[in-house]
Amino acid sequence: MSTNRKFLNFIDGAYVESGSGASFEDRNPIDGSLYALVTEAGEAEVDAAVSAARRALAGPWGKFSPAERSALLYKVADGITARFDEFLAAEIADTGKPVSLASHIDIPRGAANFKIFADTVKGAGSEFFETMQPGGVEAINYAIRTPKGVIAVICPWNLPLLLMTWKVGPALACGNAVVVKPSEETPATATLLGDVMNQAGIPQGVYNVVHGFGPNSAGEFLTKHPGVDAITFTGETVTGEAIMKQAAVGLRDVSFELGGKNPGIVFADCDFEATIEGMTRAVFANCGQVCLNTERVYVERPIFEKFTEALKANAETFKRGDPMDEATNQGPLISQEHRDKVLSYYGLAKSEGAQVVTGGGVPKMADNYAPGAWIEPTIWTGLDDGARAVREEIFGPCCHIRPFDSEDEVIALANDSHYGLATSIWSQDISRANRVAKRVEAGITWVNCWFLRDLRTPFGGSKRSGIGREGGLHSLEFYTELKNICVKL
Ligand code: NAD
Ligand code: 6OD
Repeated sequence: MSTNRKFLNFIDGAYVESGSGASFEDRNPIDGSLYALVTEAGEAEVDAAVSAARRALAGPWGKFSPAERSALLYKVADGITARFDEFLAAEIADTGKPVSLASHIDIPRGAANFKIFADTVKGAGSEFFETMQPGGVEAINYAIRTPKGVIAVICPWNLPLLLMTWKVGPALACGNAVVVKPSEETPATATLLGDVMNQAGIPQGVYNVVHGFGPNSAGEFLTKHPGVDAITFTGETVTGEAIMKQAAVGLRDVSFELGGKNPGIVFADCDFEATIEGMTRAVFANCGQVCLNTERVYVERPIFEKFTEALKANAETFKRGDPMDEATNQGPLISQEHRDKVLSYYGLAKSEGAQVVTGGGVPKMADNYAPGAWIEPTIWTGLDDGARAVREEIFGPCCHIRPFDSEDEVIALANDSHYGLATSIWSQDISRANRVAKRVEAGITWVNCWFLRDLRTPFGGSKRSGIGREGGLHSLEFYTELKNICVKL
């Protein structure tokens, strides 16, 4: 199989090859076909990208007002929308996710992420104090926000455009320049965005993309680069630990959105139909490859059997196959390598004593899709609370369901994790849901819903699920330097 498609680095407003000529393959997980070759950036390209970003900060971009930047970011958003089908096709080819999902979530959010932060920055105020000291000394104190500088944006593969723009949007709105390192699995939409940036009139060097892997490749070269002022990263917790060590040199700031092992808490008084519909999404959306997905489900004992049966029934109705068919609602995993990992957890759960309610293996696919990274949605019951399948992030379409008998018990179970990203609570007793939400150790709690987003709200994880919060004004905390000016009157 061959391809003429090649994804190049985007540096200083132009698409460039790597001096070394090194490249790697980008395969479509639907059928394993070769989608594109990707130029691998070496240290020289990473250095060129960081230098271009520094020059951009010293040029006109550094002098634009928030309103001028916001106007340009609206054009970027409009540019994504104008080329919606191109972005959609690229995201689908990289990830295999169905059009029914990507056209409603990934691409629209790619555009929305620029608009929301353009608006946020335009409307943001700051602090002001009148200072009066004994003896008649008077001063005014006010705080201003200035860009932090060159931001390295290190991205995962699960929601490539959405998660990249979630960081690039606020970074640029705040006046920074960025060097993006997309996941090696999903280089397409970040590359395409370079062209949109040029057409929107974003100055050269403000948005750069370098392709490659993590250790000893573009990811590490970028995060170690002394010209990078701060690093924003979404990905696995262990990768976050490695990047934090790299960031320690030069004391660069980090913003981390990391892994999770998210609990879902279902009380017997929930609206059953709505809960099953919501929990089906919470467990299986994007083939279980959303950091917010629920892998631990706790159900109040009186409805445990009924809930398990209903979730099983839904898990068995997913339609796999052609991603462009609107009826398809389950894509493959991102790669064969990731499927091997998820399947190893399927095996582990069984060896740890799980009862397999449904799934547990690889589905039979038509011949053209057989080489793809397909996997069965899987539900287990009966595991011990200490089982690895209950404690470790799997990042696949699977969950363990366990009964509980009291509020205190379920809160203790939910909190018994190194992670603290997201939870959902399902109950018609809103007072109880609130009470439980306050005690659950999670950065984000949804009540009677899941992944319902308002982009002005704080987003991020506690414990090993992250450092910092992004979203709305909270993004300004990371992407700007807050400076106080004291004027004696
Ligand atoms: P990953 O950590 O393997 O890779 C993420 C990125 O880091 C890739 O671009 C990779 O090339 C790069 N990288 C790897 N090692 C590096 C290093 N030493 N230095 C610099 N860069 C390096 O994550 P993934 O497999 O792409 O994504 C899945 C993980 O991401 C899951 O754990 C999931 O929970 C997490 N995630 C979290 C959130 C959130 O908001 N909390 C969102 C999406 C995904
Ligand atoms: O919706 C968002 O802004 C966001 N950061 C979602 C993260 C999903 C994780 O896979």
